[in-house]
Amino acid sequence: MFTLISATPSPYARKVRIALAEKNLPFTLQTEVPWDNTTKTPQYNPLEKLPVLILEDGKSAVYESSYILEWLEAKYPDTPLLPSHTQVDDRLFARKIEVVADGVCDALVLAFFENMREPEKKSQPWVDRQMRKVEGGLRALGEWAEQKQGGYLVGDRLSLADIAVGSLCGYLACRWPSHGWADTYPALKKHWQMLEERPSFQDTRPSPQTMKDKIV
Ligand SMILES: N[C@@H](CCC(=O)N[C@@H](CS)C(=O)NCC(=O)O)C(=O)O
Repeated sequence: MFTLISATPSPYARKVRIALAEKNLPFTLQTEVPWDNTTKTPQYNPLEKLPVLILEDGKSAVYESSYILEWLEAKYPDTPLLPSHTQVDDRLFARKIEVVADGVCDALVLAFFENMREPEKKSQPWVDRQMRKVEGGLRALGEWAEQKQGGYLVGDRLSLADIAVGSLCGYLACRWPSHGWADTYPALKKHWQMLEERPSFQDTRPSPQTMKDKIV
């Protein structure tokens, strides 16, 4: 059985948890705080980040959420989470949406830690730069959600695009509760609410974690 190193607020780990659930692949959940020195991630991932999917031998590991998803898609193509190889444009579009959703998460994480600095050490231009990416990414995702009017973002079934976008929205709700994204992009909110009805989303709702180590 697989083991997944995960963190409760992580949108990257949540994508993998949802994909594993949708593909009916059993796994043991190993919850960690990746920012603390107790994390086991360095044993498996030279980049010291989660999610990490540890394989059945307990030693080999797959890491980086988008690569884990690609790996799962290649190894376990039943219950596909991407359009078929013959639908090349749809398949690539789903990956593009995932790139934007992940990029918004990356910018939010950078801004989150910059905001954690002592006020005199914090760089407002850096935060502003990251938040411009967040707004740009959300605008693009909001437009794509509007075009599909309540349906799945690509084709007529759940794909990695929906999973990535739903994980981002959940992360915003968890770590950025005062961000007004849901009012600004109602189609995105509606899409997220539709996804949150699935058991794979309900069972993986994010929650904040407390970090013990000093990060910045
Ligand atoms: N691009 C990576 C991002 C993963 C990531 O940033 N993970 C965070 C937790 S949400 C982490 O483990 N950070 C620890 C660190 O960077 O030291 C992915 O998609 O897997």
